[in-house]
Amino acid sequence: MNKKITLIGAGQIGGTLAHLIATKKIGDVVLFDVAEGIAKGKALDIAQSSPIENFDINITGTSKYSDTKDSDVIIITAGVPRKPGMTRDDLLEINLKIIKQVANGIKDTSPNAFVICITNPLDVIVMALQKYSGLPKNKVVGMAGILDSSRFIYFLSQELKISVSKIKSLVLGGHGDTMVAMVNHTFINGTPIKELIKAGKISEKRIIEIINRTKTGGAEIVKYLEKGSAFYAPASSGIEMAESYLKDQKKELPCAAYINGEYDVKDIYAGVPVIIGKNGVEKIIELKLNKDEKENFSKSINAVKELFNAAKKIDPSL
Ligand code: TXD
Repeated sequence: MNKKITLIGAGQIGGTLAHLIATKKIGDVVLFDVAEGIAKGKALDIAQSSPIENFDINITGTSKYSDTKDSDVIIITAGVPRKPGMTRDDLLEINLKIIKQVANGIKDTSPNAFVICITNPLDVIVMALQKYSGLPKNKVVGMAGILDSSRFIYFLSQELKISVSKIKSLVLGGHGDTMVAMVNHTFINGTPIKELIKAGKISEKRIIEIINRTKTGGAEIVKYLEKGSAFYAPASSGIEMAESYLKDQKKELPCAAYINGEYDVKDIYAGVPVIIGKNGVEKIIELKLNKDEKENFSKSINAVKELFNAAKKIDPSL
């Protein structure tokens, strides 16, 4: 019996998620959207590629939550994306309303699902989703750190002219300008990047430029596209999380998870390294942070807290 994966939002990321799930044969797909035609049209289009891509998964489109009942995984992209010049935070009011609707739609129909939220502003929206839905905190998680880490690793690979597979690194904290690229936890072929700086292979200045490009990685794509934002890498990032859950891979992944004590942080969602397995977020990994990293991480947590306070002003029920 195939796993059931519901995608709430059949837009740019939702459609790409559906296509990846189908071609990777991960499970059956229910594409849900208030714009039912988009959901049905994309589902039918992907289904028609099955003889070519050789998959037999069932993929349907709907605007009824009853069709999403008993999902194993739910990936949420419902919401509006940025336009050029907008920050992720500018999406707060409109996407808060949408995520409340989504929470009400899924909480009774799929109480046991692993829920991955992608909608921006990510850290606050995933926290609101968990509060509105009342679903277990270890089964509600946000996708951002995998994308930010992937951007950082890609830019380093281009600079050093080496395969992305040879670079290990991660980006933590809020999914915004205060995100923290963990330079001291960056290894090139197993060698700390600090050794490459000493050997003159890359300068501190270039690393700072790459960190800044990672922070604005989303805005750079929004500027090119003019209408809409990044969707291929965000979709791949969401699939990484869904597969680690469905296949109990227990991968260590940077995700927006509920933190309550780790890193001296309490009662907030933000990007930390977590183990994702069959029980959802199974563990938060506490990295050793130096003074600068601690300072930057707490700045990022404070930025998330500030935005959550703004969310509570919009909806005092949070
Ligand atoms: O790293 C990350 N987390 C970010 C997230 C990376 C890139 C994009 N990020 C955010 O994802 C972006 O800022 C948006 O908030 C979401 C979705 O981006 P996408 O590019 O997929 O947006 P689209 O193409 O506009 O798709 C959104 C769909 C669209 O088809 C709407 O009809 C639908 O959401 N929608 C709804 N579906 C269900 N229920 C409701 N209420 C609803 N409202 C809109």
